[in-house]
Amino acid sequence: MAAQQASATVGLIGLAVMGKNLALNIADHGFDIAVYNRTTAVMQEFMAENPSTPGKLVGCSTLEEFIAAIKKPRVIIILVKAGPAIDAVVEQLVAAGLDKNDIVIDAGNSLWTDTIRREKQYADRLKFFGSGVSGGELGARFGPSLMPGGDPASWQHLKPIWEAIAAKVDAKTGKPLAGAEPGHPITGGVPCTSYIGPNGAGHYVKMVHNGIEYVDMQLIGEAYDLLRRLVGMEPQELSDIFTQWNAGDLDSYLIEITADILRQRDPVKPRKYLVDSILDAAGQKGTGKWTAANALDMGIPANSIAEAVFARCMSALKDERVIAAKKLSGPKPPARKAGKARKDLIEAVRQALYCSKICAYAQGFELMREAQKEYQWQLDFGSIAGIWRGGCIIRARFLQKITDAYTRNKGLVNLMLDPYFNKQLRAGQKPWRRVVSLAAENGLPSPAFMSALAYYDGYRTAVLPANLLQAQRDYFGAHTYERVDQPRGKFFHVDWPLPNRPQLDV
Ligand code: 2AM
Repeated sequence: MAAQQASATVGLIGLAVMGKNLALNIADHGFDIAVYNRTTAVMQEFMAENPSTPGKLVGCSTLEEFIAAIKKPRVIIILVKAGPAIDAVVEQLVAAGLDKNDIVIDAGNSLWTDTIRREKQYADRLKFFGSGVSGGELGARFGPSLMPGGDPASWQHLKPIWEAIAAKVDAKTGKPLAGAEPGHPITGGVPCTSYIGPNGAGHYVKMVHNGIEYVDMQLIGEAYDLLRRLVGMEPQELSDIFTQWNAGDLDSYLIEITADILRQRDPVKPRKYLVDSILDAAGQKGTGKWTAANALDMGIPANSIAEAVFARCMSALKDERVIAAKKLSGPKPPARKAGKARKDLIEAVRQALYCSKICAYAQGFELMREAQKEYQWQLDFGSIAGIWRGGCIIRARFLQKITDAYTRNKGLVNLMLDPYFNKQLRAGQKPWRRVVSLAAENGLPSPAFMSALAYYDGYRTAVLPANLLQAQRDYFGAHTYERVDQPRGKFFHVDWPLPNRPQLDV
């Protein structure tokens, strides 16, 4: 259908999977939406596949037609590949006649610093806005978690659409509301979106979400590996265990899909489980790396996030690992466990997983706390956890506990210090330590469990050996040190004794 007049409430550019699904979600909520794709055939196919939607789809072959089809001020969502394609599309939109008051929303996985740069760069031509979108294809179609960041006035124009299409959770329990179908979206419930902050705040929070997601996935992988190799469990039994865990504190999307994955048979070799036919080399698109790199830049210890990224890098060294497995020695494979020992170990792994998960989120929220200082944002951490309760990949019962923690104390310094999480860590640390010890004794790699425990122990240690380290720095480089009995910020240096230094003239 060619656009005749400005009738659409919103426009969307980029009809790859996410774009198509988001457009259909928007139309399902009764908004008329203009759609455009660089390759026109993709748009035509999309229009042909969706002849009747509650809100009208207006297919446009040119950007001029697209712009003419949308009511002013135009709200235009771009869902094209992150990077230079965003700038290319924005420039094309400007050339096609976009207005200064029009709002362009980058809903892709853009680097937050690019969003900050773009808002400034295009300020005299349009209002550039960024929004994190999480939930994959299904989330986009039936309710994603949306993390909008930019000018608050622009948000007012986007808000009705974003609140309508976002995932919904129950107002009392915080549990995701399910059951949306094409043409029949969920009505009611609390939307998983709210204004995050200016310029790049939305994309930043989305990035941290992904960093946490990396750890969540790695922890589940390690739990699976330990149960398999330490306890001696098979995929079907493991699937049952994850199903049980999903009924308790660990209730989450990732645990739920893990239970499904572990019972899946290999379609090529039906006597095998599919998990055993999948090569152990993980890919990554870069958002975990961005989070870890940002933690290094800001000097915030997010070691589990970094370990989760490195664990994927280690997995990718498949060929090297296969050779090294024959050359580097380690302990003998542990014996299968039975009876009470088996039951206890399974429960210990569950506790280790829960405690490590608390640490991963504590790291993510520390990152956001530091970033808000750096960029002068005022993030509402309770609300951010609230947005993640539904729609996104890390959605979990656990997120309600984080919202509760920040509701109790808006200025909470570290999640681990909240009374609820503090209690969980106290209760779970013995089995957690046991699991980490057993992993080390038996030579089973558990970088996420181990780094989370190192984070916990580091954070609760009042005196770290950094005194010795600082002395070393002063010894070889006169880098100075502060004293325990003097105010912070006062620096001292000692002329270290010479006898241990090389006597060059002897
Ligand atoms: P295409 O179908 O014409 O390739 C994901 O790649 C989406 O981003 C697709 O809809 C793709 O359009 C679009 N895309 C990628 N690079 C683009 C660019 N430079 N300009 C416009 N659209 C682009």
